[in-house]
Amino acid sequence: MPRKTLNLGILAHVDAGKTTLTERLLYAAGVIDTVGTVDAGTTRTDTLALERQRGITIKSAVVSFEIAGTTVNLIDTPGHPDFIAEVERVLSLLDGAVLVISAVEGVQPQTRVLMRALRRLRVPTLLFVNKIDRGGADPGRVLDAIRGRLTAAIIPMGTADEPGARDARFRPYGFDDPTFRTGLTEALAERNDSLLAAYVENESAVTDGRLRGELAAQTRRSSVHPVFLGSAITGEGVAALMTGLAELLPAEAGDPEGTVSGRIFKIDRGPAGEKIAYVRMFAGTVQIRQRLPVETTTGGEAEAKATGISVPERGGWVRRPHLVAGEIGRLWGLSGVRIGDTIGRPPPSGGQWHFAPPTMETVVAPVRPENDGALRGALARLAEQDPLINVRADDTGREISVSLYGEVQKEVIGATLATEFGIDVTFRETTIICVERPVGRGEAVEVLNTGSNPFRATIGLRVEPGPQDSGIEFRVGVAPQSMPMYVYRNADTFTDHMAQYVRRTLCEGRFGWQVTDCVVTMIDCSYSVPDGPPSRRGPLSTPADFRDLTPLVLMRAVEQAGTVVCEPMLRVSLEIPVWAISAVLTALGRLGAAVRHQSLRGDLTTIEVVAPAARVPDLQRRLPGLTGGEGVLEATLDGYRPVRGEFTTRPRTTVDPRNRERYLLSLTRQGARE
Ligand SMILES: Nc1nc2c(ncn2[C@@H]2O[C@H](COP(=O)(O)OP(=O)(O)OP(=O)(O)O)[C@@H](O)[C@H]2O)c(=O)[nH]1
Ligand SMILES: [Mg+2]
Repeated sequence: MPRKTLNLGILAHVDAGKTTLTERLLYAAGVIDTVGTVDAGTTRTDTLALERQRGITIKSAVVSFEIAGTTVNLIDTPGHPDFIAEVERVLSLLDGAVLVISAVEGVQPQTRVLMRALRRLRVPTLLFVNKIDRGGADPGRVLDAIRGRLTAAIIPMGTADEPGARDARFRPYGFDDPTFRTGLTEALAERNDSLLAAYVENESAVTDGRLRGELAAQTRRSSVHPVFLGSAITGEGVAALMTGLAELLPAEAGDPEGTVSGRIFKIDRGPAGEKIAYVRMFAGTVQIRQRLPVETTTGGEAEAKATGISVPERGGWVRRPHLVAGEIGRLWGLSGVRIGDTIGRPPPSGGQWHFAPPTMETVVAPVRPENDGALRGALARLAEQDPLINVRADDTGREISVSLYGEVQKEVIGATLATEFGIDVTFRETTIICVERPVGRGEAVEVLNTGSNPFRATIGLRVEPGPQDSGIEFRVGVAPQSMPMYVYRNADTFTDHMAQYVRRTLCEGRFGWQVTDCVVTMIDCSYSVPDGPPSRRGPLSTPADFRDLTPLVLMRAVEQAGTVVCEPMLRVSLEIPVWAISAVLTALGRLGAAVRHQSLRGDLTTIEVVAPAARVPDLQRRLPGLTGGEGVLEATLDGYRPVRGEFTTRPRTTVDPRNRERYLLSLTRQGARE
């Protein structure tokens, strides 16, 4: 009988206490017999030197423990918004989550970003209101803020006695507490008609068992979110949370006999530089040295063989000859794999983005020019672990830039290059990453066997604006008979490949920025065959014909549609002393920031504004001066808005297909190299 597994994410705004809580859970489960602390740099999950120095989590880490016959693989994630990519990569593999909220700071910007993603994905989530022992803890206010700003679908599971004092206690509500019982029954009955009917008919006939079962069922459907309170430092409330994990979150034994299906979510390097791929198995069993079909994020297929397997066990990792459905494991020997690749059949969820992409970039250069080659190698290694840094060289090949979420990430990249690779680097000032949106409709066609078309394919594409934040949607508006099925197996594979060619082309629009929020429709398609009618006669078309023709056609359509360059806008939350309001509002006005929300708590004011991302660093620099060092600023992406005034054109990394001659020449060169 396979064991049950619960892959559990611990998520929160920075500093809410995730790593400390992880340590406490390991202790409560008997995995460790001393509790490490973040401040002393002794926790089990913050193991990187940089994490210990800075006291923040930078990378997600997996540790495991057992409760009630279930293996819990706990993933401690970073809360700093600069490292959101680490959360992104684990989100689609979670069976459940604990969202930690500080009882002092309450609901913070990142708390909302995370909760929104968890709810969208319907990840069963418990809330843990932490730090009830700290001065200023106010659980009542935090519960109100959760209802008002996160979700009203919460079930407080208890209350805090003497919040704000070192010996603050969590007092769980009992099912015999009439207020709790009525509140719980009503909340659950709202979402279950048969419970509602039973409740209306005879309240006392609804048993404890039924209520417990229904609470677990609705939590597992992500319809309600039980809230626990406590302190990760003192350990208060942790036992109750632990029981909640076992009773309320889904733990299942997957199907070890099914078709193999897993996803790579993290890449690491071992002590000898060997590649280690972290995989979450959704179905089937992977055996050591068994041939595994791997499908890459770019649509390629390959076979790989795991030469070693290990699984998390009691705070460490142990070697094993196999990995089964539901489990997380480390695989050695898959040298070609990348984050996001799938093993076997693609898992039901994943692939799509949950959070906003990086909005900043910077040019990085070695201090000593002779390190240029080594720097490129080192950045390739970093990109293997974090593809979102999107290392790019401009089309002259001289300048290398990386995408960033913020300045802390920039410092961490600099420090990692120095300590792990021995390369000192300088960064140019961080600039923003814009996007391009089409403003109208554009169409272009290249017809097979006509003079100007150098490829054995007909492709017609239409580009039109799509809804905001919809990304790129690709549709096929042609009949299956016109698709080259003999090379692409079936219509779906052809569509997937075409969508990839389209996405790759749209990485660089008319002004060098990513084209987004558009719908691209294939309006014409044909291929050549040796025994076809004269208009289609010729050597069989190959995938390369479709791949290389797409950019030529698509960029013409984009040119015709026209695009507008849009800049990232941040939703900035400022917490400032009341006396500084007028100076801060004046400064905000000068930055072109629009005030969305303002509230007062004691002698602190919270102001929420939306401002161009390019101007926010300036505000950040000025804030200490304006607020006597007491102001706090936090920012999350709000969206993109057309740049008012001048915009910059980004240097391309590939040859512009609008320059037909150069584009065709570059393909010939590439062909010669291959
Ligand atoms: N008083 C008190 N302090 C706490 C509690 N939990 C954590 N802390 C402190 O809060 C700080 C941040 O704790 P961490 O556990 O690193 O928080 P985190 O959420 O893992 O932070 P990141 O991973 O960097 O986002 C540390 O100084 C902890 O000692 C708590 O329950 N009570
Ligand atoms: Mg942490």
